Amino acid sequence: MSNSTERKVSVTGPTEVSKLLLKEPAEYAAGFTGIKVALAHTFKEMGVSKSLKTLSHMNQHDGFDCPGCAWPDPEKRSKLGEYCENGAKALAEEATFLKTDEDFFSKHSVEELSNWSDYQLGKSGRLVCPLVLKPGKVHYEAISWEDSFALINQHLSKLDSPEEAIFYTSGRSSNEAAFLYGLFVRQFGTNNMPDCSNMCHESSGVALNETLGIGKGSVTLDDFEHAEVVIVMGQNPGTNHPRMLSALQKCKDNGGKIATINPLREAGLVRFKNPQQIGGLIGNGTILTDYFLQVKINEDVSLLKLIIKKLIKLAEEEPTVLDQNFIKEKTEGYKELLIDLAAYQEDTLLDKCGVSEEVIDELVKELATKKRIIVCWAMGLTQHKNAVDNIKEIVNLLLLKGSIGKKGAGTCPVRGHSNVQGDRTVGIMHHVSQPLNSAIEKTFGFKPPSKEGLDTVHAIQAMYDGKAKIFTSLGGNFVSAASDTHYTAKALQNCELTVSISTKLNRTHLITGKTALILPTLGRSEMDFKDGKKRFVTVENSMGKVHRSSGLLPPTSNLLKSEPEIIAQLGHLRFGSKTIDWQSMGRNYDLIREKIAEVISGFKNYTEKSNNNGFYLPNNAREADFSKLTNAKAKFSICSPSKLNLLPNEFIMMTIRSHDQFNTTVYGLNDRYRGIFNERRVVFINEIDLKKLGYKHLDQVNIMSNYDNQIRTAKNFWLVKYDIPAGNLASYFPETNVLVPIHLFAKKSNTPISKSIVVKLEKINQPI
Ligand SMILES: Nc1nc2c(c(=O)[nH]1)N[C@H]1C(S)=C(S)[C@@H](COP(=O)(O)OP(=O)(O)OC[C@H]3O[C@@H](n4cnc5c(=O)[nH]c(N)nc54)[C@H](O)[C@@H]3O)O[C@H]1N2
Ligand SMILES: Nc1nc2c(c(=O)[nH]1)N[C@H]1C(S)=C(S)[C@@H](COP(=O)(O)OP(=O)(O)OC[C@H]3O[C@@H](n4cnc5c(=O)[nH]c(N)nc54)[C@H](O)[C@@H]3O)O[C@H]1N2
Ligand code: SF4
Ligand SMILES: [Mo]
Repeated sequence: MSNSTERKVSVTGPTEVSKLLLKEPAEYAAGFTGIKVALAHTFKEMGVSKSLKTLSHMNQHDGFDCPGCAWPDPEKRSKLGEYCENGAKALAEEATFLKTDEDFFSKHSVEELSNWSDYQLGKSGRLVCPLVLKPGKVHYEAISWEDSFALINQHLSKLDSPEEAIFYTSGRSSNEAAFLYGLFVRQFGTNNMPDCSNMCHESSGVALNETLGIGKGSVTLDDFEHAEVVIVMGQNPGTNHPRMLSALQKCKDNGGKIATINPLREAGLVRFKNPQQIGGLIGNGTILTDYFLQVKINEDVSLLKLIIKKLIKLAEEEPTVLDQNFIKEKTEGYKELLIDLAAYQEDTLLDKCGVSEEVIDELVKELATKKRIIVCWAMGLTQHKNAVDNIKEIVNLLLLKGSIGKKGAGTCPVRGHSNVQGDRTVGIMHHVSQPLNSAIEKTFGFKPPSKEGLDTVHAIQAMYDGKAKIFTSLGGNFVSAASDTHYTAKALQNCELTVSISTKLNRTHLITGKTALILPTLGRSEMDFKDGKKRFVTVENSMGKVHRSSGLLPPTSNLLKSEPEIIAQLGHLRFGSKTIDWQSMGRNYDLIREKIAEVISGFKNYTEKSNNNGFYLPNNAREADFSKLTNAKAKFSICSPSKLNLLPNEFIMMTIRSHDQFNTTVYGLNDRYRGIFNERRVVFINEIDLKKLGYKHLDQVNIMSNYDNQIRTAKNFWLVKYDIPAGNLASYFPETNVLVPIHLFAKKSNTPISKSIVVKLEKINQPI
């Protein structure tokens, strides 16, 4: 048995439930309450003056990029503030006064800390010094940077092959850090670079690459003002991309319509009170959703097929319903699409998707006469077995309408982490890109590995099977974010060394390999000084615009290093600075940007352009240029609806975010918009299902999944009667990740099926 498994750590933290307080779900998003809550969070964590000063720099041209989501900022910034409630919470979490220092770790063992909730762990404060957890020990101890790097280097040298190391990235790293990390990993000799995209928008990347020749969305923020219809599918922007509501409001102000496709009536999409407008605060706000299609979980393909069939039928009478020219000139596969659609009966599709035909017909009528359509989506579409097909069916609809590559129209996969898109652009990926490899070879003079690396689920399996022995993460909280929590924990515990470059303590620091290192780093809001000069980094937003970010707060501790510097110093120690000048790049980020510009297209005059408010990267779909694709045509696709066969009393459950969390970081215990207060262990259920089961609102249950005869259980949840389709349930992640089997993921993208877990409920007879 390894030393680490002898540590008696709790993989999930406490599972008891507390008292649950309920209110009616909210009718609108933002407004005064949003401002009040935002300031309450920052004032509590950072104090009043530091809060106000820092918030006024967030998302400003000369300030720092919000550490929250990837939604873009408008070209013209408001002096009243360019942030939302959840951006303020993300800042408060990062810029807190609290610190987890050496004393903290000598007082609290990893065994004890693992029994703290994620909320308590997050509230313990910023990491301030490098820490090591030695084999057999249960307390982290301070270690110097020099010894930390030497320890990593020693472990890397002991491996039989570079394939035995895994290098994970979360989406908060800058372009500069991500580029250096990718370079280090390739020079080390592997493509084992799983990243949070694998659990997030990988399905979008795969679908969009195959159909449109670019794995990113095609719209810019400006397009929302010109769109006639925006369809928001599988996304909860009121919580996860709050400033997207302003873009939707602009669309409405210009006469556009919004359709929402979601199993839940999310408050943010119902009505919006814009906190950046006086009228938004005192009036009733803007009603955003014109057409609400309450689809059953994972039935989006059925619904889209039905919409498309109805449009095609209308086009038989009135050909302008579809863009016949665009179809002919720019696409291929139209005939096959028609044949495929003919095989589906409208009644069956209607029944499967569960949406009222009246609303579908209203939307079809709207779409029939419109030419500028945007479809936005997020995790509600990407985390299913047939996720890639969900997105390809969206592309089918847009291609039929010619709604790609023109103003006010296109694809909008709304990205999660603030720089997840940039990390990918600059080379974080397990796939092999031949052009990238050749460019790296030309610029740096070494041959990057040509064998495909491991993505998230396969990296976990490799560690579980003892085939990978070192796990390094640039940000993130792997054990809680990944599927099959207990399996993933075992995988990490099998490692000889686990290393986390982090800002804050999280569960992955507690569920470790035999030896573990925590390397503390600067956050976005902090100043990055070197040689008397202030440095800046760059990020790419969800719409492909690259811009600078530079913090203003003094670093939490003078022992913190920036991410690029950490990677560069490790690179220098391991490889020396002859082939790649690690040392200089770690000091001067302009040099990193010069190299990015040499290796990746679209970054010419990088530093200069990022200083001038940023620049858009090339995007062929935006130009309706499909020359990269075979026959230079965009592709229609044949997509499969879900095939989930349920046994009696089984449900399909989606795992979603509350309003008070950022992924595995729990800001608070409330989900205000859904009326949930003081507890996260809840399952939303339809009234009909409650009756069918003979259970009551506020009963307590365990949730169980049964895949391949292995029962996985998430204990102790409050049942909450909610407006959700019958047969569907919803609960929060990461608590329910224990239910997702490691081997169940989307076809082609390998994204865990966190939005369609088949589960049963079991009533707890003696509530605790
Ligand atoms: N405040 C905050 N902001 C965040 C994050 C956060 O945790 N907190 N996370 C960031 C990250 S990394 C990401 S990826 C994004 C996530 O942003 P979202 O994708 O909005 O996040 P989820 O909570 O997973 O919400 C999924 C939505 O899809 C719906 N849904 C679920 N299943 C289906 C389905 O089968 N069909 C349809 N049509 N809808 C479905 C759910 O009801 C829910 O409204 O947000 C980013 N921004
Ligand atoms: N069941 C279920 N599982 C899911 C999802 C779901 O919807 N349902 N969503 C998936 C999605 S979309 C995603 S993106 C993943 C998220 O997976 P991750 O990206 O791995 O997780 P996060 O919770 O975002 O990571 C938070 C940690 O990042 C560190 N951190 C924060 N800021 C910085 C920084 O500036 N630099 C560095 N180095 N570290 C920093 C902090 O230590 C913090 O604890 O989870 C996935 N897991
Ligand atoms: S919308 Fe996203 S990026 Fe913008 S302020 Fe809010 S959390 Fe930050
Ligand atoms: Mo994400």
